[in-house]
Amino acid sequence: MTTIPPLPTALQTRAHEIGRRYPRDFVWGAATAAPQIEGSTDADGRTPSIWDTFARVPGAVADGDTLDHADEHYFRWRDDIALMSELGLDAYRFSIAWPRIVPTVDSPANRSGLDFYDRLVDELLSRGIEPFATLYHWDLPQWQQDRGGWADRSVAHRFAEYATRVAERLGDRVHKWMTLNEPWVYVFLGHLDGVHAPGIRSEEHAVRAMHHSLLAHGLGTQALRAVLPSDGRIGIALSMSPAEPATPTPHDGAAADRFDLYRNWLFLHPIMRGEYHPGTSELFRAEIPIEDGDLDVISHPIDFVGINYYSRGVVRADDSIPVMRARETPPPGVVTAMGWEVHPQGIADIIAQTHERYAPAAIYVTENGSAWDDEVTDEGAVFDTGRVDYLTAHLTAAATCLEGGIPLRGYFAWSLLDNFEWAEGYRKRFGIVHVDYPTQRRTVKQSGAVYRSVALAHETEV
Ligand code: IFM
Repeated sequence: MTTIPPLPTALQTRAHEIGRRYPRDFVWGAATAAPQIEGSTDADGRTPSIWDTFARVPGAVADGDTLDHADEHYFRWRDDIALMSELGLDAYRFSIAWPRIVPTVDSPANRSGLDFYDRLVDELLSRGIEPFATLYHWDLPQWQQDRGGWADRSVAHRFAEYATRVAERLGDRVHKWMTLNEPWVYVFLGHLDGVHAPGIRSEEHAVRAMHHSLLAHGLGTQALRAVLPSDGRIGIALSMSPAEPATPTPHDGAAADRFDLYRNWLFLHPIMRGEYHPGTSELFRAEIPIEDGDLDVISHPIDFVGINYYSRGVVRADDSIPVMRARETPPPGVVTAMGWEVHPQGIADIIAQTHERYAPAAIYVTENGSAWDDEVTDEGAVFDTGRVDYLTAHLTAAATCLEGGIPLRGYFAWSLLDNFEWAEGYRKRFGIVHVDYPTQRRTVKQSGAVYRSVALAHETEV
């Protein structure tokens, strides 16, 4: 019996029309991250990550939620992959939990941790779903935090060693790799604003964490390249948000330029060009701890850029805000449960800007999605109209990039499942599949059915 809810004809037709605007070999996927779904935080030798620690700080996470159970994916993974198959997915983007693979600073690779991902990859492949692996999605081992975390240069070398261990085990079957997920978010929300793990508020720490993340990316890329077969493809997933000034004044125009550099190009520019963006020195008072040769490592060639897009920023100048000296204004129009504006044109704009500036060989949308206050009806259905509208509008907008000849190769919906939304805990639901946390029951939402129809559009008769 299928778990996919039936769609009204008009919605199905719309989904097919959207799907047919994309080429047959376009990759349709969904994304998750280990700390947000796995649970089993002390199983098989895993040790705490900085998010396990942070979630226990009173007031750090809404409702005092922790990562302990999450979606119980660590032992429900086989059923979750069956669900991906029903959803017609070509690919699954997941992350590997560093503290499962390297539980202590000097431990050898933890075989049980690697075994989990080994089985996951084999099951995906047996269902014809391509694995896209992210090495770091914010779960820094606590043992590294105890040695200075991202602010200490040792982290970059330890990341490369971890990358080698994982690639040696999975590289024969996983061909698409991402080093880091959204370094801007964990660096600045975690080390400047203090609202994410490890909860530090220091510009100096943030600048050090930024540089060491770039170095980790470069050393990690080199480590992967040394192990992967020639068809291995390496990239990075970056959070991106096109900028617009709130008013046409020069002040707000300059604020939008700072936001644009800070949020979009701070990491990508050195990776693609081998130098920090010239505007970087105007953002920070703290010194960037660059050593000889770092920028050559950081700009080791990559094969694709992953864009995580959710919304744009409409900004005005505000000198009281550290670093950016700009503030986002309350968005006009419809906002999601996160308070983020629904702005579909932004996905096309940021893909086009990335292509124009750096022309990477391939671009993937590695995350795009929206949170809404979903409810399951008595009949067991989830009519998530807000998410359906968001999804179809963003896919319609992104399709225009293909017409412009941009090498957009795939799209990953965030997220496959409702999950642990960091400081928001389990309150905010991004899944195309609903999770009832007490029972762990999965229910495909209407958006999941729409996404399936988009993904299978070329295989469907009209
Ligand atoms: O849940 C996060 C994800 O971990 C990283 N990108 C943004 C998502 C929604 O906030």
